[in-house]
Amino acid sequence: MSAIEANFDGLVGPTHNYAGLAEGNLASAKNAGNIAAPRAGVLEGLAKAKRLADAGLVQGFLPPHERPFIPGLRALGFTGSDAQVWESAFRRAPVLARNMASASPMWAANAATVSPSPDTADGRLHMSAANLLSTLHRSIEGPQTARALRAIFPDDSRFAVHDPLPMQGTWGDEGAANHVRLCAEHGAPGVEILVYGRDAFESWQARFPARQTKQACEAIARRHGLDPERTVIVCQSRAAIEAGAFHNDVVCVGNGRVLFFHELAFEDTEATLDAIRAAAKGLFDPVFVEVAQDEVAIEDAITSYIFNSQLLDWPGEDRMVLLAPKETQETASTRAYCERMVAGNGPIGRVDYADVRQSMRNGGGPACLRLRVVLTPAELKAVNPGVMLDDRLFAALTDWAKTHYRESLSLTELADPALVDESRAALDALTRIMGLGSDFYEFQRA
Ligand code: SUG
Repeated sequence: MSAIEANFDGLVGPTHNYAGLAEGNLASAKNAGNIAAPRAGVLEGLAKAKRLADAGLVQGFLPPHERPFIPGLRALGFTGSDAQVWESAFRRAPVLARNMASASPMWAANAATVSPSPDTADGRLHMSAANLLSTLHRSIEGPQTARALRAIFPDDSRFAVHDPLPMQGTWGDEGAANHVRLCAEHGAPGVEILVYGRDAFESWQARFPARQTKQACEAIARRHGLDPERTVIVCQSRAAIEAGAFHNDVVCVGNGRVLFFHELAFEDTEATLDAIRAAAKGLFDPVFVEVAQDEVAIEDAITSYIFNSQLLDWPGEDRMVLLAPKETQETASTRAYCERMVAGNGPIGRVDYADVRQSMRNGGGPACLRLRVVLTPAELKAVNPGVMLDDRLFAALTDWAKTHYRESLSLTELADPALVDESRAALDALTRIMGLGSDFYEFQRA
């Protein structure tokens, strides 16, 4: 057996809500104040993951984080019992409180940047937990993400889990959402493409923030021991950011030799493609599938999330499968594009659609929900088996979601002090289901 690509999906957390916290993310702004359906959200995610597992792909999960994040509020001066901290934070500083209650760790593509072992100098699989410092609600994710990755990939002789980069604007890092790896096959050395929105040493003035910096990309490539000749660090286009592509994976996805991207994804497309060709020289010939602005306007690319799809080698099929969100099927230009694409003889032979609407309304499509980890057979054996999806885990998580998750959650209901214990009971039960130990969350260690 050769190396495989596993997908680790972020489980939608019990406090999933629509607070409009993410500047530059049009879906988050548009749905601010709407009533969320946490139970439907987690079940949608489970169904998507099950589809891949049933097809024979390797699928795992990353656990949600503790939300509301009471330790964060205590550090900011709120006191009393945990329920009192939550109640008083919501009353005195409601915007701050909402920032401590987002279920944003569900977007596992932002958990970390992952470099598989064939690409690294020491032959270990390297992961850097993302600092997500450009938004308040996500800037609290990094330490718990690093803890989760260490619990899932525990063997230091095979896995190197790096802490987030320093919490200073120069190092803005949003993880694998701005990283693409191309290769001849998963286990062979690949080309790692890191995409930044801005150079932190230059000023940035635009409609929306650019979250990933060039300096963060360079630091990650150094930490992971990537070969500079096989590493491409390129600039995302300002036009894409200003149209609402807050991460590169909203306008670009890759798998194997194939890069599927929008004409406006990169600041300098020609230079980007030349750099990829040069880095791949001697390894493989990259295949570029570029979608022109006059076929799919960037605005449609963003509302449909066509590029925020999982591009997969599907067992039993010759050509790749694009697992796109339902919204891609419901947007005329992207549906027509997909029909033309699969009718042609390009590398993508089928488009399938997943319903992840609860996540989509916060700007997270199928690709946002997963972290890809290429694993050799020996590495796969070293992964904590409790988080890997099989029929037992699927049944247990479905029951768990039905027991612990609310059917609906409005922003007013988010203030409910009972939510603190409710959400902790869910997470505590989850650590038992997934074998994560009884000291995984801060509330368990207190
Ligand atoms: O960081 N949304 C997330 C969506 C992340 C999508 N991930 C990728 N593209 N890989 C974000 O903008 C919205 C939360 C809120 O508004 O409550 C949010 O954080």
